[in-house]
Amino acid sequence: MEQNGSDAKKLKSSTELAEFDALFLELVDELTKNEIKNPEIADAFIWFKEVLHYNVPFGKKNRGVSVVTSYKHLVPEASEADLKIARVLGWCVELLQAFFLVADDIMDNSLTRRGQPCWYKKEKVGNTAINDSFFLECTIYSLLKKYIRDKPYYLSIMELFLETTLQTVTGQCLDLTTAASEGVDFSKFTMERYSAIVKWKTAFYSFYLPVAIAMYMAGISDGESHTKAKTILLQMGHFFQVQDDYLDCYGAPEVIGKVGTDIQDNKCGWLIVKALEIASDEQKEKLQANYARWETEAVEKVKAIYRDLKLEDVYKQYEESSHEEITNLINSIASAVPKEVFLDFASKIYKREK
Ligand code: GPP
Ligand code: MG
Ligand code: MG
Ligand code: MG
Repeated sequence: MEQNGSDAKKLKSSTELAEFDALFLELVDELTKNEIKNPEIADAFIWFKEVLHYNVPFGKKNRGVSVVTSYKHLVPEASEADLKIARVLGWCVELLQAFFLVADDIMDNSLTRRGQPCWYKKEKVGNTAINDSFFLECTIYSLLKKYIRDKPYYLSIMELFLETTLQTVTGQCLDLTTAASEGVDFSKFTMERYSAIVKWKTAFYSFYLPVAIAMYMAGISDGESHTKAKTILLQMGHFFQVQDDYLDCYGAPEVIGKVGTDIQDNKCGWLIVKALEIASDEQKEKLQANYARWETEAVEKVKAIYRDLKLEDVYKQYEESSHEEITNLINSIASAVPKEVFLDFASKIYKREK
């Protein structure tokens, strides 16, 4: 039977996901095997092995797999050896993500992640999760050294991971400090501030990083190509975080694998910023009185105002227009990177439910 384009695409990316997944156990082994043989540090690495298994492999893996699919678009005749390197680098992106999520869940007081308790919430873990997040970060550089030390792109990719980490930490700082701990201050909750938060805390590491890695591997290192790719990918990253904020309130916890906390945490998220743009003075007062509180009734009052403002419809319209804008942007920029790299990534997030 002939497949239509979208089915064929799904099949292609699910095959890549299987190849990608198949590598994980090997990497865990390589990251822990020798150390477990050393009696002095064996206990730490038996622990770290569990950290890796619990926190790394169960996400959607869009970021990690995108390194490989982007690389395949850039180098269609890639050797098996180079594809393996692309997969290892994809796992490095997933390790960076695991590092951020373990820490982010502590900072956001979250309860669940990927359908299981957050790592820090496990009775035996608690604050040890902070150290575990550092371990996850360190594994990136162990793998880079092991797999690409002799490649011409080693330094570019290592610097890229370091720079991306700083960008994300910067965004996380804006996210946390805009959610002031003392009372609710909506004066800072502007769309401008929102855009800055999501660009820095999400877009660089989730969208530019995977494609930039594939570009460096393919020998594309000129500033112009990277700037063009970044323009598109940061816009996609912005849209992705708007979706994340929408799902925090409206996603089904059993589908998104986490229970939302943005209202309770006083987050400058897309829904509250939009709500403040269109709310009446009376509605603003109610939001002011009920935002940033953990009591169920207060959260429900905020959600009731969102309902009165028909925020779900506002979001659906935004999703449509943003998807169109991104597609137009991709089609208008000519570069060394084929459009499929961006279109593939965009198709993975459009209308996502998790
Ligand atoms: C997503 O924010 C951003 C991150 C996970 C980056 C964290 C950065 C650190 C330096 C720790 P989010 O809190 O909305 O994500 P989620 O909804 O998945 O908790
Ligand atoms: Mg957060
Ligand atoms: Mg969070
Ligand atoms: Mg979120």
